[in-house]
Amino acid sequence: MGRIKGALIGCGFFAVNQMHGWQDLPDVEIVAICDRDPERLRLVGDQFAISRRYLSAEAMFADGGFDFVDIATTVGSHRALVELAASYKVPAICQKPFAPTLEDAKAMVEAADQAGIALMIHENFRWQTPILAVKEALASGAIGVPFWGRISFRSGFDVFSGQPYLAKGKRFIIEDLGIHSLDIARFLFGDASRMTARTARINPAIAGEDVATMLLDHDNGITSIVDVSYATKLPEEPFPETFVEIDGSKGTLRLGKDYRLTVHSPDGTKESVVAPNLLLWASRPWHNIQESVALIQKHWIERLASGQQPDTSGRDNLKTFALVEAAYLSAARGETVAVGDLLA
Ligand code: NAD
Ligand code: 89V
Repeated sequence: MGRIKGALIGCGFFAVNQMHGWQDLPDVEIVAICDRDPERLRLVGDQFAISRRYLSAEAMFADGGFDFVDIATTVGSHRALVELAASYKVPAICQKPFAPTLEDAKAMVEAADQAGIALMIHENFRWQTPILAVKEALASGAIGVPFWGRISFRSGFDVFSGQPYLAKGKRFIIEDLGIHSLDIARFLFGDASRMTARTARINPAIAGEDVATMLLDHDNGITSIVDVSYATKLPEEPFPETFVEIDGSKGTLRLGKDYRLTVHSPDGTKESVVAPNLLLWASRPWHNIQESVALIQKHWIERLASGQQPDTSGRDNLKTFALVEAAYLSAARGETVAVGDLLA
């Protein structure tokens, strides 16, 4: 079998990481790129030596010649582009957040199913090396049966300089960053049926919330807290590290600053550093996220070859996206929200 050919739509801030990731996979070749902004198209096309360049996704699909499409645009265009891919029966990866609304996301899953194509949401945080290490430690049974957890991301990092649109949306931290943390909570503790959330906006220069505290009731009885903040000024800036705390029937697990993992069990206390690899094209402090891009892309190619849906398929990610919707609803109403009602 020859190389798998891909196309990429959206040549912005984050897509450069995706292009590097694809370049590292020997069996993959990005043969076409698209951006409605000619300058971005030129920059990324020149950097990665891609000759087929399009200002319109419709024109790129009409010309064809690729086995999958990687959609790296911002959320407003996701539904139209996934539906376009489905109309051409081209398997698609779509960046998070899945869609502007849960209704759009459900329609996108339906379109992919109808077309018989794979759809993966690029939900990469569960592919971070430290998060995979937590999952493995949990699966080893060392701390027994987990009954409580916390997924925490608290930072004062200026995300707005690289991604100015984040300052403008009515929704900010839950939709952009909390979505990753909620997915990690699902990955580690299973699906959740009830959500209670509180939000705040501390930075007066932005439109959306920059602090959120969420309480989740998981189906298996675990209670978790997912807390995210971009208004937290710490002595040492931890961006973009996610901290994890898990209490189990036999012990505890803690993932803390500088990727230090402590697993305390009846066998003793084991400490290790579960730091991400610094890929050749990566740069600190983003290397943790950048490595997870490469790992989720490898997973996509493996699943494409085997004909199975990826772990973060559109259908799977509906459950993460429902938690986002539930959090906004809960914060607005000041009450607990049943997540299943949103998915029905
Ligand atoms: P960006 O604004 O820098 O880039 C988006 C690009 O898409 C722009 O160049 C724009 O011209 C182009 N575009 C938009 N609609 C288009 C369309 N219909 N056709 C062709 N081109 C179009 O945004 P970004 O910061 O790169 O974010 C892109 C997406 O990646 C967002 O959904 C964001 O949430 C996500 N993101 C994910 C991670 C992660 O770790 N998974 C990190 C950062 C951003
Ligand atoms: O991962 C993301 O979606 C990014 C950031 C880590 C900056 O929130 O937008």
